[in-house]
Amino acid sequence: MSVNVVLGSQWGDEGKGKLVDILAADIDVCARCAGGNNAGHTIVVPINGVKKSFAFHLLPSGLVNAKCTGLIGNGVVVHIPSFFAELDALEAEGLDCTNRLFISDRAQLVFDFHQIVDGLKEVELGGSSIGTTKKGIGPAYSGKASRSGLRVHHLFDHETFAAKFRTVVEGRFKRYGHFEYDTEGEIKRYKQLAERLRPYVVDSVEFVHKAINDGKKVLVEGANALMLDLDFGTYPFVTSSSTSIGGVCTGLGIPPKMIGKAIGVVKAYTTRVGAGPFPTEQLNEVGVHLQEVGHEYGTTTGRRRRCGWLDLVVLRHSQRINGYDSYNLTKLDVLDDLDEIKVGVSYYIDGKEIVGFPADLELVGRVEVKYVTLPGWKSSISDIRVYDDLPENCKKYIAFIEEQMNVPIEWIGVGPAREAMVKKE
Ligand code: 2SA
Ligand code: GDP
Ligand code: MG
Repeated sequence: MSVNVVLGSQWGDEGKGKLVDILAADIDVCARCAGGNNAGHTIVVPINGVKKSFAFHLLPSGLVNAKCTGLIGNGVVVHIPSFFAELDALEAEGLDCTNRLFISDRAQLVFDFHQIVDGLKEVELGGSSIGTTKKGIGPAYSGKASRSGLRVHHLFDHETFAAKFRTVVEGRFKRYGHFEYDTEGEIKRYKQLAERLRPYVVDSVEFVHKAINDGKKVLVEGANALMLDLDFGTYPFVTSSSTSIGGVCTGLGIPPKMIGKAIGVVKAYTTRVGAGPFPTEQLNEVGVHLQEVGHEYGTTTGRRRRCGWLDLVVLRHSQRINGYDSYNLTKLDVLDDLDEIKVGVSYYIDGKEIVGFPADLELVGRVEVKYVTLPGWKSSISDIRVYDDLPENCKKYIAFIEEQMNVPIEWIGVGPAREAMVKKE
């Protein structure tokens, strides 16, 4: 029995949620292993014949499928009021999640003070700010690493929780000055939230291993993406978790040998939201075209996403670390109207080709990208459902990526809706 994984291969928003929703039709458990409600996974599905759009942040996107159970693993950081807000919104849409949503007792808690501190830290950084989602993700993970974080299980010993909470808030006041925060009010609020949360809390290590041993199909939904990974991304312009395949093991407590297939989600071009280097970014009409046709706005913050050509140096870096078995190439329809399409294939510094994706952002800022130009197909592929029906130049674009990466493209996204996917046999 093995666990399959869907991971973002670029800077996020590749369309992971849509693939997870499709795969969820045939899985029992959909698990999140990293990140928090900074993530934004949009899925567009027909409910009673009407197209509905759901934006998932903290809850696993598989939940739209009524037979799928959602698990929030120990590696996730959880803002409990947001957990309930998302759950209530889902249930208001008629998706009953009773007895099919669980959260790890080891998951770290995100509090409102983490979110305040996230904002204060960004202000402090001024011109070098990261462009975070201000959901408190960095401060919560730094609390975890410095061993002062509070976890879900702490909520159930109220006196200990209250004492630890006061100490942690005092620490933040010392560091950031006395910002407006109702510490005692929060402690009371969490006493009530704990009671509401109780039925959802499990030992997720036992839960996931039991599911695997019982022959259940488990799918892990990656959040964010490889280039936002704390170790392998464009540090410090990254998120604060392990968004790579390693985070699947540490964020759920499963050994690497239990991981089956890893599917990398690759947008047919590149986007990034927030600050940081982006070698194939197009600050011109191409970037504007991709942004507008692709509706590239943050699912969580509504921010405009920066856009550029597909970057195979990024993809090779991502491939080395995550070892994807196949790809889901998404948003290929966004390229429909372009006369020609460029793909970044290598980086040069001072006339010399460089190997790998540089760790040093000063070097990343100096790379010259070498592009290969491919012809566009100049027709709409949105209604195509069979690979052979795709235009020749579109198939050439797909074949070029497969050849360069030596990885099969298994799924091709041709529109936002669940049915707008071509399965390449
Ligand atoms: P944070 O909030 O500490 O994780 O921010 C650190 C960096 O990570 C980036 N980041 C993201 N990048 C793409 N998509 C994300 N989710 C939302 C979406 C983003 C949104 O699905 O659209 O709505 O703006 C996401 N979350 C974090 C972030 O931009 C920083 O560069
Ligand atoms: P995620 O964070 O990787 O799950 O991606 P997001 O949901 O944040 O962003 C992807 C956006 O593209 C969403 O609005 C999706 O509905 C949309 N999308 C996904 N796949 C496709 C596709 O193949 N074509 C088009 N046009 N849109 C897509
Ligand atoms: Mg997203």
